[in-house]
Amino acid sequence: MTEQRTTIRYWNREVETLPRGELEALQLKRLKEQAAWALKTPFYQEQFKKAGITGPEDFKTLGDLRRLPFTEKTDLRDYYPYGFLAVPREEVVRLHASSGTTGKPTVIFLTADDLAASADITARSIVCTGAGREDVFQNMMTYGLFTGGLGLHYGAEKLGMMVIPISSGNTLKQFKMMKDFETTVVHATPSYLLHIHTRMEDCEVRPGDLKLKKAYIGAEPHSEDIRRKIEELYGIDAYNSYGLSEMNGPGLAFECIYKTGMHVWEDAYIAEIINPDTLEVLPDGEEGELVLTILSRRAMPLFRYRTRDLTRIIPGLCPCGRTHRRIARIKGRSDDMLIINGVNVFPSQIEEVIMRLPEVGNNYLIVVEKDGALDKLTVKTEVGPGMATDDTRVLYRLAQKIKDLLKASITLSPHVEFHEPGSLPVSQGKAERVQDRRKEPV
Ligand code: DLL
Repeated sequence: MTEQRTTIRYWNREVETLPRGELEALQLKRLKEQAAWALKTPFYQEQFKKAGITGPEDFKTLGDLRRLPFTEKTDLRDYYPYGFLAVPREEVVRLHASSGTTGKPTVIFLTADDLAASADITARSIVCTGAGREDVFQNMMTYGLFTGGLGLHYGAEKLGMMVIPISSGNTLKQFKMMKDFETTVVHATPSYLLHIHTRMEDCEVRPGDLKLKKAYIGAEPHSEDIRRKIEELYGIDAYNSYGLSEMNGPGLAFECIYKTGMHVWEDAYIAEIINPDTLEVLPDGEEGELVLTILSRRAMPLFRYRTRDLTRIIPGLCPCGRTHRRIARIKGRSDDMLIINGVNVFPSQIEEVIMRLPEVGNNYLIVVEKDGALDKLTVKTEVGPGMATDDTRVLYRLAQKIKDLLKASITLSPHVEFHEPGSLPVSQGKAERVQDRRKEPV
């Protein structure tokens, strides 16, 4: 689909089109303010000390940011629950947490001002796709600790859209609402949009019944082919939206009507691309790992946070006139985190659960594949000594136990398969514990 490119809409034209020099001056000003706040947290007191930075005035140019060490997901876990909090607890009005983590989740905090700033940025993201207050916004992302639901919700309300906070699930109801209230914009994971399309006929909906114009798709990796497929199936424009809980969720980078990469809102974030092996900062155009600094959050500053997502900054200007640089579609991750139907899972979290069980043997394999438009997770394990693979009642109970335990820890309930001891493949070098067979587009 090609959007009618006659009108470019802005939410805050002045900020969105600030000349680069002014934009960078604004970033520096905000970086210093953030530094003052960060020094209230035990973690950044340490980090600043390591970098020989005594106070905000040591950030003379944006380049001085590079003196600071990186912040990692493990740091967030190590300083759980409140080690990153830079304001009195009473000022926090919202907590979010990254999905799919066991033990210590990665948690973020927001004050009322932080929420207002975030709503403003997400309103901007929505407007940059050409949507406005005349639109009906059906938010199919899960509401809760995950930032997908609430993350765009307040931006959509702020700009005056009618918001249907339906969350994910219940396909029949999704289509009923879409039809009855003439939804024009949906927000969902790409896999969910593809999945519900296969149910359209069962729900007695024909494409002509819907008034849909746009979809915002994100929270999981997807290819250009997947975008095109969604656009063709629904007859709409689909816009890529990137974000992560640690940076307030969706709205961090969004495509405009030209769909040539996602504008990172640089008055609110500083983006760097690094070589994940040498950790050197790369020039625009070169692919590497995205590292982010948030400039718009008081409750929980984060400096040089390693996202592990691989992308590049697209050199040159976008025809929309925005000066905020664009990042390319996320190519993958530099660590082994899997995203299964939008839920972040480290293979080690699955291992922790199954290898604790005495009934489970020594080897296991995690298989992720496509099942229609959705992802299917299968955990294959060898049975422990003394367990028979033909005792179906015992194995059924064990499978149920594994499913329940994994549901409780990573929120996903996998298919479980049992194998004879020693029968799962053993590789010569590094153990191959994960087979991700989703690579081919559906
Ligand atoms: O997925 C926030 C979000 C919600 C973004 C809704 C967009 C829409 P987390 O659960 O913390 O937060 O997962 C963050 O998901 O580091 C990427 O690996 C991946 N991811 C998010 N958006 C995209 C995208 C939300 N558009 C992790 N393309 C990130 C590829 C994405 N991967």
